[in-house]
Amino acid sequence: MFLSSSLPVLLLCMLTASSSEIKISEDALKTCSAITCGIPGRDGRDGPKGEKGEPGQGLRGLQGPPGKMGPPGHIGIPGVPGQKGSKGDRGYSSAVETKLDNLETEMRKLKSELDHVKKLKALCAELQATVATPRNAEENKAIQDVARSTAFLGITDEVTEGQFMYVTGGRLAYSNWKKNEPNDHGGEDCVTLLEDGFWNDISCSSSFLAVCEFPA
Ligand code: FUC
Ligand code: CA
Ligand code: CA
Repeated sequence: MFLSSSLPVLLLCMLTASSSEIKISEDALKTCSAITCGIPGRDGRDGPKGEKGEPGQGLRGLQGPPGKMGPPGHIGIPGVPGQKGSKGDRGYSSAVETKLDNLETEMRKLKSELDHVKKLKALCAELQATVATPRNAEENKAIQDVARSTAFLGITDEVTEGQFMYVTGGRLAYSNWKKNEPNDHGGEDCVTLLEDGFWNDISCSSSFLAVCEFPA
């Protein structure tokens, strides 16, 4: 029977195959006879890799383009602190606040002076009079005699600095300023008649007598 006569060959071939790790195709097996099984051997396995050869004699190729940028390096240690900078400018708001403070102070001073002049005028107005305003040397002497000490005159330059006016209105028609007066020393907008008869501009907040003048 084919099966019983072909079985040992089949087994032998399988043994050969298992020892050489070469698989035999089914077609080849079918051509095997019970007496001979002349199957040609396969190529041997690849030998070991040879040593690296000498560099070639041909021209060297052109240098290739630069490679890709490498990954970033590690973060360095912190540097030593720099020198302390110079003091900065004053801030905007602080400069504005200072200006506002100064304006407020100035306003309060002017208001207080104005109140003083108003009081003087009111004082004389109650008597249906005005603060005395000498319009010539004779009137100046008369007021000087009445006051006997420094006294306010009804004259100011509070509207326009340096431009003295009568509190009743109108520019000065006569003046008797002491030497180097008026000097607006620290801001002086009222006028006093001094004991010697000369005039000095003085702060309206100062306290002096006021001579009232009644219409004739
Ligand atoms: C003079 C005057 C001022 C003030 C001062 C003390 O400068 O002009 O008004 O009286 O002295
Ligand atoms: Ca003045
Ligand atoms: Ca003065």
